[in-house]
Amino acid sequence: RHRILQEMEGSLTARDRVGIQDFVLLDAYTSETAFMDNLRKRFNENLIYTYIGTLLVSVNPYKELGIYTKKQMDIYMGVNFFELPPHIFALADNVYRTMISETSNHFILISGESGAGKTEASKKVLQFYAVCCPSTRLLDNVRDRLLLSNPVLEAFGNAKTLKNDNSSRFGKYMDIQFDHQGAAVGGHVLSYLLEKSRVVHQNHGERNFHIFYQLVEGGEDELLRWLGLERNCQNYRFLIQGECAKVSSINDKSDWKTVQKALIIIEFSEKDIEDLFAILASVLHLGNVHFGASALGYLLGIPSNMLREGLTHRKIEAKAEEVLSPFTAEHAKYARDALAKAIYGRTFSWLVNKINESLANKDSTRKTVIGLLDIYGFEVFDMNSFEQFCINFCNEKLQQLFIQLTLKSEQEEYEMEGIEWEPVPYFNNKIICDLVEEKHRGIISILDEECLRPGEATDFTFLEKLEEKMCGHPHFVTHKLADQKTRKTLERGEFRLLHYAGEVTYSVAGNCSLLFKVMRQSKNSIIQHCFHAIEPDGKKRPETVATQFKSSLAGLTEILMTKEPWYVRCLKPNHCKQPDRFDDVMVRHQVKYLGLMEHLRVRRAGFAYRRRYEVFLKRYKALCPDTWPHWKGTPAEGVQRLIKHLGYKPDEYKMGRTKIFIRHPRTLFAIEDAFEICKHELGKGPETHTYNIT
Ligand code: AOV
Ligand code: MG
Repeated sequence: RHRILQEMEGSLTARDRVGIQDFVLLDAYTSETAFMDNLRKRFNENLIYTYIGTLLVSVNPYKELGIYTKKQMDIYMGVNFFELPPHIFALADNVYRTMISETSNHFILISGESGAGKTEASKKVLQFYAVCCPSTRLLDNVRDRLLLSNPVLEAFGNAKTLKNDNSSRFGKYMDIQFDHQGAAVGGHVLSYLLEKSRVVHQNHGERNFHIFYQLVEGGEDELLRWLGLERNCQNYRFLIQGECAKVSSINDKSDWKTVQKALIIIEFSEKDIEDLFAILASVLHLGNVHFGASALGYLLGIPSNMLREGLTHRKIEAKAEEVLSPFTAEHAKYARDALAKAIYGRTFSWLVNKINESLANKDSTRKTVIGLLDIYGFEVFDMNSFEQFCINFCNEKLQQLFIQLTLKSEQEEYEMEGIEWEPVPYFNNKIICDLVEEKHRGIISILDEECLRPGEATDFTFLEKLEEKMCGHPHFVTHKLADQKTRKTLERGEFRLLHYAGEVTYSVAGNCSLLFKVMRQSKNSIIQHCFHAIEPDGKKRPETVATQFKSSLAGLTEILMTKEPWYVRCLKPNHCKQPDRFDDVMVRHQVKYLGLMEHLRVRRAGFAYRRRYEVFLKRYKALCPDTWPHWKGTPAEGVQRLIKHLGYKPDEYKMGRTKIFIRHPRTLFAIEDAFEICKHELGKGPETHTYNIT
């Protein structure tokens, strides 16, 4: 290992060329220009990773770098974090070892805008654990399922967008569970709001979810025959609205094979798989319905006359009689699309449940977990609708969590502990989160009111309400005020939010929540089933999609808050998905809005490591004869005695009210190494040894 390290350092001697691997060590650490220079230098040398302390910054290289091999994994396994060049494996390893040594739960928050490399990063972390954790034949099974859940979820939940050929269209949080020996023994996936509208509509240059193309391109002849499908994407309306069914970077045929294998390993039964593809095919057929199809009813297991009636008529109850009244063509189209989306959405949830059943760990002993959060990144298109609103709100919330956990709590902790400290100012995006989600006053509340208000609520009454209530908010712009706050003018029917990551103009036309209102009024039983929020007591006010999403994000925040955070901040180097192009303006913008400079300032001025006195003393007391084996005084005094014995210099640490703060990781590594030696020799009695670690 030492030799490898030397080799690596040998190739990294020219600092000028490759920059510095931890921004904390940058001389001009407050200068954004120096930050950018360092990032660019490294990117040009294919060094895509750089640390800010324990936070990992990653720039998407858009090319294979050969840095994720088994050999690389071996190099990073079990090595102290700062000893080797920055890498996603180093972070994964550090999280893992902290989890084991402290028996604690952790999560890795991977963030960055669409196409920045979040999903790739999360896959690398999972692969690292799959390869590097101890395993038995029995557990190989779990490991394979954990790994293979990815291609399945990606096939059904990812799609080509203008920003990314493999864009996640759902949010994903995955817990990996470990037993006390550190073996991966199970997992659990939570999914967040799938962008269902994609099933029926794709913008120019975008595709439907991958799985549809995989089925049509890769499905066996016999299967296609049974499903009544032809091997030609051009024949299906739902597949060709973006006019790009074929994408050079995607091989649908081989992906189909991968998904097939994965489904079997995850233990989907033959019947499950059959049903699943019948549903996919039925969605494709639905897209081609011109209100007279029979294959569809067959596939869905519904008499076709009933389905036809359902899609084209609504029931009107007049006194004692039920009268069928025909939909307008427009209504029928709505009903068809809504049905297709609902079918797909429910199927996706079913799929996630099945995967969870397969990943579930049946053994009830206590486990620790590492959570991986990979959501859809912030995105701005020419035309942004309800989906983008939800996606960007989700990013806003995660930025808020990051701020709370790093910038805010870090500084508050110094204050609480009585550590001298020069405050670092930062932009707190809470104001934008509130604008969207505040009770009774936020945009989602207003949307709810409009959706649930009896009578004629429309897209435009919603916008009017918004304008009335949000007028004057510094992050909200309507067409009346557009010129004062931002340069671009707004059309009628649009509003603009000034997000932490940039401004986005949202169109309220065809807002899917309002569409829901139309659907909910339907007397059609299928549609009713699909569109009524579950109301077990029959009284509960149905929830709108936006409100459900808001509460699921609140739930996610709660899950995360009980765990120790780690961060990967992904940056996108250019808009054209191309290697070796580093667009300065674009990267600088991301560095700014992600708050990386502020994070660096806090880190640089701060302390890399802190532990409560009790915990610190308990772990290291064997290193000092005064504190071993029993210390009778207060933990703080014990720690004082311990570090005096170890010979810490005054600028290396600070004593807070309840915790010790250690400035540099190297100090900690030294004490950890001493501890390891001591553990070996404990049999001989630690009193006889003196360990001076400095
Ligand atoms: P995202 O997850 O952040 O976007 P991805 O992880 O899907 O972005 O990355 C987009 C594409 O960039 C991938 O398909 C790869 O081609 C390339 N890429 C990313 N990271 C690497 C890497 N480390 N090495 C090589 N290529 C990489 V989105 O899901 O759209 O928010 O919603
Ligand atoms: Mg992604």
